[in-house]
Amino acid sequence: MSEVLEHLYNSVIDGDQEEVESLVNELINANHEPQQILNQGLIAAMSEVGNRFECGEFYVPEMLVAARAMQAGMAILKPLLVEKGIQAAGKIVIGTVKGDLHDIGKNLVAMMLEGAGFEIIDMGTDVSPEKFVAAVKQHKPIMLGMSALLTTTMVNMPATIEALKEAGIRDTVKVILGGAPVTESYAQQIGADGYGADASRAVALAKKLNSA
Ligand code: B1M
Repeated sequence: MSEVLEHLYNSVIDGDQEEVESLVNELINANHEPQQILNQGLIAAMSEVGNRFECGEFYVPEMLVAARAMQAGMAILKPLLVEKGIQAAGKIVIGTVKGDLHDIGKNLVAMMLEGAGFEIIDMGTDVSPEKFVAAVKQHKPIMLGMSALLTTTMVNMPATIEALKEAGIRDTVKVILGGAPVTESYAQQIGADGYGADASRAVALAKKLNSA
């Protein structure tokens, strides 16, 4: 790996947004392939951030600043990747369920998934089953991710799965869940395809489901 690329990798891990922007521009100007900058600089760094989070070396704030730095680099790279016709790992529609306005965890999960190479369609908060269904029809994602932080709103997860079934599109998309009150057994009980306890595990789950 070139010295500048390695510097970029470390700057993402350090969450140094300005440095990431400047290094991505430097690499582009030096004719580095956008995909190489993405894979070896941004995605590899976010994967290391996930590892550090899992072993307790990083906490949510470190993960958030790293994800923001990664997104700043992605913003510069995206037009070049599109120009070259480089495909994302797959599209994921994500949102916080109806009645629920908590979005910090969902945003972090979305950023980490983007860092893993997925294209994210972020529906925001308070997303009704009907809106999720419409988004799946429109964007044809490989996965639908739902987040809920309230015991009173998590019931909108099974409601969304039912709405997908009623619309005849449940089998077209993997459904993954997360959020503090949600558990693995709840996910199984309501017929989801998986549950991520945190952002790093959500990424591992999405990668696993995508390669299955
Ligand atoms: Co609210 N709130 N809140 N709140 N809030 C909780 C969730 C609560 C546990 C606090 C408490 O009472 N101890 C409680 C819920 C109780 C319950 O239902 N059992 C609660 C309540 C009651 C409420 C209100 C009803 C309060 C009121 O108005 N009376 C109200 C509801 C508003 C609404 O949504 N309709 C409310 C409002 C708010 C604020 C607006 C003030 C604010 C939200 C700001 C925002 O999100 N923009 C807020 C906050 C900040 C919290 C706490 C303090 C923190 C949540 C958070 O951001 N955590 C929370 C208490 C707590 O958790 N200590 C609380 C950090 C975040 C990184 O973690 O979201 O768990 P988390 O996400 C993790 C994982 O869960 C997982 O990965 C993330 C990263 O590791 N994950 C996924 C999340 N989504 C995933 C999706 C996946 C996979 C993994 O796949 C798709």
